[in-house]
Amino acid sequence: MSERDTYDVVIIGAGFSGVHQLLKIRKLGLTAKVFEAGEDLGGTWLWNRYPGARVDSPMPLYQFSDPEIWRDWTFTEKYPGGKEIQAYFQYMDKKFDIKRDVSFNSRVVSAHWDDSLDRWTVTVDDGRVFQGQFLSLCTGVGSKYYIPRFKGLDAFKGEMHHSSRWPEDYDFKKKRVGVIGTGATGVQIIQEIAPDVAHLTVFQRTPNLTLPMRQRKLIADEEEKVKKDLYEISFKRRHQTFAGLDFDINPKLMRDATPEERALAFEEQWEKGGFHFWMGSFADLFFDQKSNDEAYAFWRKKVRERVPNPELQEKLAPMQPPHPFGVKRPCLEQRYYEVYSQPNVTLVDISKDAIEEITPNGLKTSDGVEHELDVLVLATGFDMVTGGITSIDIRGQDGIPMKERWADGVRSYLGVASATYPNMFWIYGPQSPSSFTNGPSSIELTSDWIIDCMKFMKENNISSIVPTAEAQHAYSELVDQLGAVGLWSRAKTSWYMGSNVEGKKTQMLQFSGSIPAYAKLCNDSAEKGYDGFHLK
Ligand code: N01
Repeated sequence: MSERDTYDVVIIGAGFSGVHQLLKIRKLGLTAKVFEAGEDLGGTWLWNRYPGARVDSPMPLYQFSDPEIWRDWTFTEKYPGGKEIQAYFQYMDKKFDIKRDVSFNSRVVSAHWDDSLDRWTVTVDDGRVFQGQFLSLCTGVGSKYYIPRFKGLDAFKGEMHHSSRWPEDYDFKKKRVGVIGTGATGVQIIQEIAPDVAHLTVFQRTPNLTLPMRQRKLIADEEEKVKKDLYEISFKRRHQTFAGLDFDINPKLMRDATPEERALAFEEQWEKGGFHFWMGSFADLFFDQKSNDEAYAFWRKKVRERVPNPELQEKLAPMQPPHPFGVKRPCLEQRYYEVYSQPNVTLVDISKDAIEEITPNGLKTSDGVEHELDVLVLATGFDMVTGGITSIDIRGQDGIPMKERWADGVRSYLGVASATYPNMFWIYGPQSPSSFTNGPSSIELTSDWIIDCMKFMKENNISSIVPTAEAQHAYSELVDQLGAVGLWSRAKTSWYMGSNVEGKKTQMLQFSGSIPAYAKLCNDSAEKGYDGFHLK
């Protein structure tokens, strides 16, 4: 039987967003096909198989809220590892036969809109062509990896891998490993492999202002009780808080608190672990430099207590903050600082002794030292938030590719659609709350909104929907204004602002006004018959 080539919805990506879209579209009675570049389900969790990959939102929040799914699945850790998330996707596949609607190893290279047919034509890298009334971009925030243009990169004779293309179950033992990058990925890899490798050399440009994870095992019996009593409440709560977690930003300002109140609040939030210290301490940490400095001083003291060597203290938790606390995404660590006291670990501060070149045998820094390596890990990040979309040749009504359209900055309406690109939506992408929030919270919110919109269109015989230029302009201005309120732009390099990638426009890439505020904007538009969109 030949493959069907026309669907109501073409979905790109089979991670959390793509799977949610597919399951909901099936329920709506529409046809859908998912195209996934990887060989299996999982999205970011399929690609990021580096040692130590782990979720940084606590359970039960980092999963789908559908009781049909959580009833029969229990995670074993508060912050599960990547392998357990992969198993979760396999469990969902067993339950819903997801894979029957997914074409794996299929990278979509182009999607072109035909205004006369109200259809997208989608081409896959093997030459197959499909059509869909709707295009659903579920490409995630980190699907396009970024490797800076280091001199001599091709000269290296050892093994070299970007963190998101790591060979599965690779044996690091007895190897001399170098890691460039100390973002969330670098931190997870470093703390995981340090005990096992012959030597680990970490090349750090900016210290990561990490937070303690406070991991714990989940006991199955206890979890069953939590499921009965709390799961539904927790999932509802996700839509009421700034970040889609089960606690909110403390609205209290640090400047209004007594020194004792501050000290107690900091200690209390620090002990809770996770993102509590970041979001639960005081709201003005995000916009008042003086308050932020105080939070940094607390953080620095906590880290230095774990690092006996004064030189290392200054590299990992310098007296002078490298940037305001929390304006780059903090990551959750487990034993990160203890690693640096191991005799087999060297920390090289490349903000002082810059990487000069990659050599056949390792990496040379500007002080003339050649660090000899068998393996080089590039934990150098991603063309975050926009890269997954701009790497596809997407053309709308005027034939202009998305990449060109956004070269001077992202513009969207409601962080879900773009003027001149009809019937195209994205989830967890530019100008949505995305990475300011717990992934599944944002994903379900946006995905459900899109499903409701498709339903509305079907019921009202509407064949296309596209944002108006005016609505897009007003919404994008709002995103910029909200972004300007915080201290976000004060980090030299930050993927929140696009400044981590050479040549990329610097702008706040996400909606920083909270999940409830974002949901209200989306729902208000829908309630007014999709105000801000042109319907045909
Ligand atoms: O990437 P990053 P990531 N020379 O961009 C360094 C999510 N995530 O993959 O800080 C030298 O944060 C760069 O240095 P600097 C999470 O949202 C989640 O780590 O720019 N160094 C930095 O240290 C996270 O925030 C989990 O000075 C260079 C590093 O490379 C996001 O993904 C786990 C350089 C890049 O850090 C991205 O994290 C992992 C250069 N030219 C990731 N260029 C979870 O826990 C870059 N660097 C769910």
